[in-house]
Amino acid sequence: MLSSPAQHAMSCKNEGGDASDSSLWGGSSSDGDSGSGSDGDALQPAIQALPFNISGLFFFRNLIDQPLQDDIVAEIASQKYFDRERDQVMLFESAVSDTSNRCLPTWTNSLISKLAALLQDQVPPSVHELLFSSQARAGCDVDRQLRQLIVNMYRPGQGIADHVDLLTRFGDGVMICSFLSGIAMELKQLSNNQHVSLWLPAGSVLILTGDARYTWTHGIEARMVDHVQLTSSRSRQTFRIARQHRLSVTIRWMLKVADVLSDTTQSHLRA
Ligand SMILES: O=C(O)CCC(=O)C(=O)O
Repeated sequence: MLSSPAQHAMSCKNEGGDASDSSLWGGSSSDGDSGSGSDGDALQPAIQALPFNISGLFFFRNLIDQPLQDDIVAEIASQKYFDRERDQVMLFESAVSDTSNRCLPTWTNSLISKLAALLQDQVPPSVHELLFSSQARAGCDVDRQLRQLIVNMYRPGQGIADHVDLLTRFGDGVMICSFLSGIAMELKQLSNNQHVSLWLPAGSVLILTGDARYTWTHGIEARMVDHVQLTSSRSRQTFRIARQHRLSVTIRWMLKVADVLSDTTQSHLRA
């Protein structure tokens, strides 16, 4: 049984190059960091849809509508998670029976239940069950799985190293929700070097289960610009899109054996 608090904040290295003001991160306009990323000129453009099936991967480009995105961003801003030094927060659901300690912040539960409704007819029932069934038993089943969420705020120029979510800490079924702006995520197969650069716009949700969760890495290059191939029914064009601040919420299950509070590995991934 975990005796952790429901909320636990961790900071990580800042390498962003943007100095904008925002109620989200409480930084002043004299932030002053210089960008560490290249502008990605030599790169393959990111694409809007997968060119081939990746088993266990589900991608929804426009799942979270603008009002819900705005609500979630406002809720995150009101929590004041971020400042000049902190751009990542980890939220843990706790198994301790003291209810004041058990709960995740309300906004996370509201996001998760909205995702459950939005994905109801969009993913196979077995995947929906993997992502949400334990949640439905919240409060009445001591053996249910517990959630862990990471809220990442990326300044332009920041990224996260390619990784597979820790096998010893997190279960199957990971949801990555994007807010504020898009970013190119690199998906790389461990066994044979297949590589896809996928454009994750604000409002998108990427779901990693099975092979996609265990045999592919995901990561974000630290750079200032993404090249993105946008396709319509009539044309396909590549655009150079300057990175802006991006928020992501990653929702996972903790493994029962995981001592996640002593783990800082994930925060080391940010660059
Ligand atoms: O921010 C993202 O889009 C991905 C975050 C992630 O993979 C992680 O925190 O482990």
